[in-house]
Amino acid sequence: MAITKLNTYQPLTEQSAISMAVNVGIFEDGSLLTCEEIGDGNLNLVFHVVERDSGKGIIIKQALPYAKVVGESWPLTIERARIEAGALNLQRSFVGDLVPEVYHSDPSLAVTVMEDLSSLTIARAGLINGNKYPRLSDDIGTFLANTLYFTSDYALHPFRKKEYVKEFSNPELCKITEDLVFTDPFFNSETNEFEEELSGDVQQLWDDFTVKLEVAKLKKSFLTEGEALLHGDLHTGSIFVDDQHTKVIDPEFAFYGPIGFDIGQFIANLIFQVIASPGEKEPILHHIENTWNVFSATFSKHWKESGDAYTKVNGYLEYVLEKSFQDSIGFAGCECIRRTIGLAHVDDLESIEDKEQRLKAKRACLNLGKKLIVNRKHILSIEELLTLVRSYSE
Ligand code: SR1
Ligand code: MG
Repeated sequence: MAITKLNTYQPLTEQSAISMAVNVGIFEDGSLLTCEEIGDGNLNLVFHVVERDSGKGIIIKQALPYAKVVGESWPLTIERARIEAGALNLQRSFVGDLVPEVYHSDPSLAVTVMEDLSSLTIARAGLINGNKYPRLSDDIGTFLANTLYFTSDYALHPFRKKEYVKEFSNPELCKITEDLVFTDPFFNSETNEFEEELSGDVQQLWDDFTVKLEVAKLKKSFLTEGEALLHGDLHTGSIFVDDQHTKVIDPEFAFYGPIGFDIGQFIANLIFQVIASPGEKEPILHHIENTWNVFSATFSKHWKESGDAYTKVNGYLEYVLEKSFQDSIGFAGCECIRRTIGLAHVDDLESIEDKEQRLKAKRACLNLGKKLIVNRKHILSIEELLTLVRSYSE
C-alpha cells in the first residue's frame, strides 16, 4: 500500500489515518492494519487503527474545522487539537494513567495519536446500562484534586502559571460553553431544543429573573476567575471506564477557569442518572458524595505542601473549599438545565422511551437545576445536596 504523508491540514480518511499511523512510527511499514472511524461525539473525527496480527491498537483523533454536530455552517478552530494534546500531557504528569498516553501530536494537522481505550466503555453508556463502576468517584475525585490543585497559584510559580494561562487560552471553545451552558437555555434562543410539552416549564424559566441573576453571576465566575486549568467538559461522555480503570479523555475545552466548574459538570451528569435510572440510585448518589469527599480531602492534603504564605493562614483553605463547593452546585444546576432544553442533550434522559416518564425526568432536572442555582449558598454540605437530589428523583 502506498504510504502518503500529509503536509497541510485536510480531514483524514480511514486510509490516510493508516498512513499516518505508519508515518509517525507506531507501526512498521508493511504491517496489516485496519481502521474504522468511530467518532460519535459532537466535534471530531476519531479513528481506531489496529494491527491485525498483534491486536495492538491506537486512536487517532482529528479536529474538524467546524462543529460536526451542526455542520460546516458552524466553523470552529482546529487550535483545539493543540489545546487537547497539551492538556492531556500536563494532566498525565499529575494523574498518571487516569488520562490516556499521547504518542504523537501535530497541531497543524489537528491530530492527536493516543492510547487505545477501546477495551473500556464510555461511562455514560455503561451507567445507563446499569453498571456501577466502583472506582469511578475515587478516580474522578483524585483527577479533579490533582489537576486543579497542581495547575493553580497554590502550587505553581506565578510565572509558570501565567505561561499556562497563555498556552491554554481557548476563546472559541469557551464561547461555546458561555453560550450553550450559561446563556442560550435561559433565553428564547434558536439553539434550544425541547419537547413541546415542556414549553410552559421553559417559559417559566425564561421569566424567572431570580434564576437569571444567579446564572449571570455564575457566568461571570466562568468568564473571569482563572483559578486552575480545567478539563472544561467533564461529563460522563468524556470518561472511559471499566471496573478497574478510569480514563478521562477529550480536554479540548481546557482553559483557566473556576475550580468548581469541572466538579459541577461531573456531579450534574451523575444527577441525570439518579433522576433517569429505573435501577438502584444509591450507588450513584454514593459516587456524587465520594467525588466531593475525595476531591476535598486530596486537595487539602496537597494544600499543606504549598509554598504560598497565605495557604498557612487559618480559614483560607476552608474559604477556597466552601467557594468551590457552592460554585460546583451552581454550575451543576446550569448543566442540568442546558442538557435538558439546550442544544446538546444527554442519552440518560433521551433514552427514556416512555414519553410521560421522560417528560417527568426532564421536569425534575429543570426544577432541580433551578434550585441548585438559586440555593447554592444555602446547601451547606454534600449530605444536604444528596437529600435534595433524592427528593427530585422519587
Ligand atoms: C457544539 S458542541 C456541544 C457540546 O458538546 C461538547 O461536548 C460540549 O459539552 C458542548 O457544549
Ligand atoms: Mg468532547
